Amino acid sequence: MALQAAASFLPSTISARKETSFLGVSLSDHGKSDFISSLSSKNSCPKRIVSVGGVRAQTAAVATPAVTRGPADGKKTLRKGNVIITGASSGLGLATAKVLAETGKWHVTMACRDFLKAERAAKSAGMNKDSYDVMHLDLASLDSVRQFVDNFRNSGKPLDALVCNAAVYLPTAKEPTFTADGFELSVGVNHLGHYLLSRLMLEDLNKSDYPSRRLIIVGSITGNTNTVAGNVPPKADLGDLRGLAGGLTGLNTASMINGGDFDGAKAYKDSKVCNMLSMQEFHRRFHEETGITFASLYPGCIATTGLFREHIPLFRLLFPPFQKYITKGFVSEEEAGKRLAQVRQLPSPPPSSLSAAGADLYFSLSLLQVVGEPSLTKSGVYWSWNQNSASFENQLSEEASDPEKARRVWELSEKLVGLA
Ligand code: NDP
Ligand code: PMR
Repeated sequence: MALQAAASFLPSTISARKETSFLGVSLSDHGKSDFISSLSSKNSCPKRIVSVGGVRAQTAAVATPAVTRGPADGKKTLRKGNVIITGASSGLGLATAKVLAETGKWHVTMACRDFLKAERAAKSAGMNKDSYDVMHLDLASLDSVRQFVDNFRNSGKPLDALVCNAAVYLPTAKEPTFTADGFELSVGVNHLGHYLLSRLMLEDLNKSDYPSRRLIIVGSITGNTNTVAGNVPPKADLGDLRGLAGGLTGLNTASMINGGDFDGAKAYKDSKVCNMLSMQEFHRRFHEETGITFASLYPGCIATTGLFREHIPLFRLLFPPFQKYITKGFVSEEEAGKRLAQVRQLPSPPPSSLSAAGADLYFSLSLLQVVGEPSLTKSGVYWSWNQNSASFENQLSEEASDPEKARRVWELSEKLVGLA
């Protein structure tokens, strides 16, 4: 009975259809970090030593336990989860922030470069002011990323989920523009800024005692050359990474990862390949040791967002109907927000009607999901949705699932952001 009750609250709308074996995501020992996990014999409180960004930090589980037993009835309750969403001032990020905030189970930190725009966006989306805060983050500056991490830590909130969503797309730019640290802007913001943020905040995710901790990096179909969309020129191609090795400065070295001439549309697609490769490398290096779920996704073609603001007016006019009626890949911002929130949201707190035993079972089943059967809690996965909005584990292109490339992108990126 309790099992039925518990199982009925597990996700039923999510189908995890594995199309092929998931290339490039092995659970082998390759690239293991020196992460050590041990249990304190005194209080069974997980203590972890994690080496992130060259700094060894010893952490104990946070003081406020994620799951507490109520005094009167002994029922278990889960505290509100804390999620950071980058680029939550518009489009997918804002829609996801709204969906998660409205569940009442999440406090959302909107990590945005334009504080006032984010505040206004949250207000006009009708988000309750207790359900979110806005913190400044400019991914085009590594100093800003580090400052953001300090500020978040000073807020005293544990971190249970990090969603790397922000992006720029500069398809009409004739010349490259650069971040404060001199990297070509698209790869600098979309990949390198997020890479530093994720590496630093891994330590915070690792401290959290929340039942399911996640690092989600938004990918895209257009970076995957095993799709029609990914074959629209210019195609993503990281080549031998010579431009990345040179720092993408456009001075003595190229501004493009493969060392070629600048092309804004390609730079965006390359950055998405880096996002998807990073997620898999995080999974290989840290999932087994930390239990953190690392995932990426293609939310669908949200043809109406600000991402296309730099495109020519004719494109902005024709792109939504083209996606709606011809490719049928169109999704609304609201629907895309729900999809991203799905990857993040589970497990939910047990319903208050459950007995203590039912709640125990609920948590056991939820935790099982994290390590067990395919579902949105699985790590190392690139999620997509079909036209009926059913999720499935999608297959990445050969390049976007190449473990050797993932390792090299990781190592070059850590040098560029000052972690090695
Ligand atoms: P939007 O342009 O609406 O949102 C992008 C967000 O990123 C904005 O909030 C923007 O801030 C923020 N941002 C840009 N530069 C920086 C920076 N330097 N520092 C911090 N934040 C920054 O686009 P979408 O919602 O469409 O894109 C969200 C994600 O979805 C991206 O990762 C994109 O690659 C991905 N995606 C989108 C698809 C689509 O069809 N739209 C399809 C597949 C993937 P500001 O508001 O200040 O400009
Ligand atoms: Mg695409 C067949 C399906 C399909 C899908 C799902 C997309 C998604 N696109 C598809 C097909 C095509 N596109 C075809 C056949 C063409 C040639 C007419 C085409 C063109 C096109 C352009 C010019 N598409 C684009 C652009 C862009 O500038 C967008 C882009 O690449 O942004 C990086 C784009 C996109 N198409 C998509 C999606 C999801 C995008 C943009 C969003 C992204 O990847 O972040």
